[in-house]
Amino acid sequence: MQFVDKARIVVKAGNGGDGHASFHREKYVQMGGPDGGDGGRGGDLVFFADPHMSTLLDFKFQRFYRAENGEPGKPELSTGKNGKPLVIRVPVGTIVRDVESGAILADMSEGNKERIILRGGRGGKGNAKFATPTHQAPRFSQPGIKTAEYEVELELKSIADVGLVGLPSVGKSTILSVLTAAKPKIAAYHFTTLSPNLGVASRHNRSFVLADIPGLIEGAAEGAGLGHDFLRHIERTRMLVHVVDISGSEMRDPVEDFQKINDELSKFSPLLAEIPQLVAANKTDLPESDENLARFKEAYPNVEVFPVSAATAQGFEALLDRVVQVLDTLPPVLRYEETDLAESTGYESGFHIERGDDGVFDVSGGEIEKLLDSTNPDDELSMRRFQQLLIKNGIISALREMGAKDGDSIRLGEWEFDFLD
Ligand SMILES: Nc1nc2c(ncn2[C@@H]2O[C@H](COP(=O)(O)OP(=O)(O)OP(=O)(O)O)[C@@H](O)[C@H]2O)c(=O)[nH]1
Ligand SMILES: [Mg+2]
Repeated sequence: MQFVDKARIVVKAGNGGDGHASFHREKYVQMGGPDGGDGGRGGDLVFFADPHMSTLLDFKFQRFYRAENGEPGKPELSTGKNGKPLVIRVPVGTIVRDVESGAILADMSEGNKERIILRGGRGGKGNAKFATPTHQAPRFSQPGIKTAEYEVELELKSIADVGLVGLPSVGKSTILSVLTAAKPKIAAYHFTTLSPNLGVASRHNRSFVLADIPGLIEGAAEGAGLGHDFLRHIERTRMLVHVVDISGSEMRDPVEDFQKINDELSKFSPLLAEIPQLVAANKTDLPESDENLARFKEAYPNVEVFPVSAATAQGFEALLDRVVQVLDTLPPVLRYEETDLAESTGYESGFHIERGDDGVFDVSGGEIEKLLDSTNPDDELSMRRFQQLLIKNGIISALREMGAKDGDSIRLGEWEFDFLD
């Protein structure tokens, strides 16, 4: 199976349904009262952290995700049905980012948790709601709020307490299989592991999540081997167990390799270099381990080294005891702060006035769009509200300041009218 840990999709909450305009009809009753129902609310756009998913592969095949629109209102005061929410399932550890602003909208790092990213648009009011003692038969109903589309980037960053790092074939996956119930692929060739594997390890009733990631080689930062993209999966580990093949079984020098891997980590991100490390000196069942171990300790006197053998499952008690001890001193896994999208109705705030060469004042911006969308030009009452809002929102006074005089043309979207001070 292909492992995908980044994807871009387009998401949208449902539009609010339009309010309805109608009048009560009954035999022998000449003119009934207004009975247009409200439009239904649009469906929310929701993300769900699914513990059974492990890749973002699905998102390579579908790009658009839109929640259902609210239904329009109907006669007889019947409210339109609300749109169904759209629940998008993502693997635990997925981060949802708004492409345009770069803001993190959701950090789905807790399994089985939901987060509403975009709220559905409000339904418009039916004409029944606009009846007042002085306007008993309003023909106006309000359109529903239209929601905007957002392009979001999904990025999977596994969540683990401890990450296993090291060169290919040093035994990272074998260690994961010894310490947890996970069954990663293990083989004598390099780059056996192509995507991170997680498992739960425990020691004396304490448990923690262990992540095994693909092997890293010198030059990974420049794309050698599998590159280093997968390193983002250990950015959110609390500590690292750096595995070295202390037997030097592949004619390599564990003393040199340790430094090379650390250089790659800091090249990827200074954050990684800061993560506390313990060293698991693996393959001590093979000859030459003792000699290399002595050299290693001499070269790195300040590094904590634990001789182990994944093949014979030896030496792990001491390593695990220390891991649990160190974890106790560390802060919890990094969670990102989530930003709410402004109302998510698609309307930005504010407006902007420009005077064109033809002398027409062009008024644009989110404030105007919202106003136009909720006004019915065929209805007198609706138009009066519209004029009141132009004054209340400061648009009229801004026009005046720009030099607009009686009779000047004003353009709002597709509408054009004369300025009357
Ligand atoms: N003798 C000996 N062999 C080991 C030990 N641990 C792992 N091996 C062998 O080393 C080879 C590589 O082991 P893996 O666990 O696949 O190594 P890895 O670090 O996960 O490798 P990549 O996924 O390719 O990065 C396999 O043939 C294992 O059987 C050990 O303690 N002693
Ligand atoms: Mg492996």
